[in-house]
Amino acid sequence: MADTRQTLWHILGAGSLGTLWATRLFRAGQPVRLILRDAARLQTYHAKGGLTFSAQGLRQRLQIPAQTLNDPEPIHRLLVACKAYDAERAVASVATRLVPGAEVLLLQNGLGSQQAVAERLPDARCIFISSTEGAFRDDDFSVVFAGRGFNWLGDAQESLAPPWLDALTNADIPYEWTSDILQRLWRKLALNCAINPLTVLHDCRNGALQARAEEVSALCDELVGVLKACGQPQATEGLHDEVRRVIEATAANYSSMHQDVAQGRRTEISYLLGFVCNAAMQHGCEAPLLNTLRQRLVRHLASRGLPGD
Ligand code: NAD
Ligand code: KPL
Repeated sequence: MADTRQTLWHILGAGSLGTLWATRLFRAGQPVRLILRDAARLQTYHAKGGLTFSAQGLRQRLQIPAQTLNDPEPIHRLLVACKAYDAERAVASVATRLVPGAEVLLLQNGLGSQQAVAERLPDARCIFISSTEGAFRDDDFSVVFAGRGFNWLGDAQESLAPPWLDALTNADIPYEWTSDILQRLWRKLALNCAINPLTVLHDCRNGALQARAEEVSALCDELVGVLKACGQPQATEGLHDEVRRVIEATAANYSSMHQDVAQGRRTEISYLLGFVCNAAMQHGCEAPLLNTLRQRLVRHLASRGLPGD
């Protein structure tokens, strides 16, 4: 690649985070293509006049070029911004378009989907991202930037940062390269497992968990044991305190899983609590509280007509 700054970004998944990344890169003059499922979605996109992005009360419509999954254009750099449960299948549908050595950036929450994608793509460089930025869709192809956050990027196979990261700085995307992205992802996973399922089961905002400190603390103890058994001791340092801090700092918010359930959307449970319970079992680590929590959550989801995976 002669000029890495001008490498075309293909963005798979024009939802909340995909739009957040696409609009910032596009506004910074980077070449961007959205990949939509099919001709019908492409037609709807054109009828809407592009992507609408709102931040700090300002609304902007951007006509970012878009194409379908089966467009023949080769892909050098792919940002996968689908939900964890859609990522593997979505990437499989563009796999033949990836050039050898293509970079594939995976924005999924939790763990498990990134590894599944990476296994399918031995010739690509897979970069995992742990994001705390917040965005939501207020309409089809219309996204609101809800919360400032941060992105940690890293490659589980290679610690050297790619040379084009300043493209993110230019696009005002806050990031840091980390040589231990798995630790970051495990840590976020643990935080999400300690908070999100309880907010769903008790139908409450994060702050209401302050009154359930013992339940949260017992879960944290078990999470610490599981993460250590899985070779992630550093991801457990100060976990209890951070969980308490996050509950306090986000007291007025509903967790992302609560929002999914409230809006009748499938959750990413398999990549959060499901991943942790399976990892515990594989490492012969007892996790009775987490397993019970998972069963209760699956039953709760079923009662709302939502899948338990
Ligand atoms: P989203 O549902 O808003 O967007 C996903 C998009 O992917 C949708 O537009 C969907 O139609 C599209 N998609 C799915 N399968 C596809 C396919 N085969 N081909 C083309 N498009 C396909 O999801 P999101 O909120 O942007 O979340 C993406 C990931 O980022 C999740 O893992 C989520 O947990 C994580 N995350 C989100 C936020 C946030 O604030 N939204 C914050 C941190 C992390
Ligand atoms: O990331 C979160 C979420 O809601 O998904 C927090 C705020 C940390 C709660 O787990």
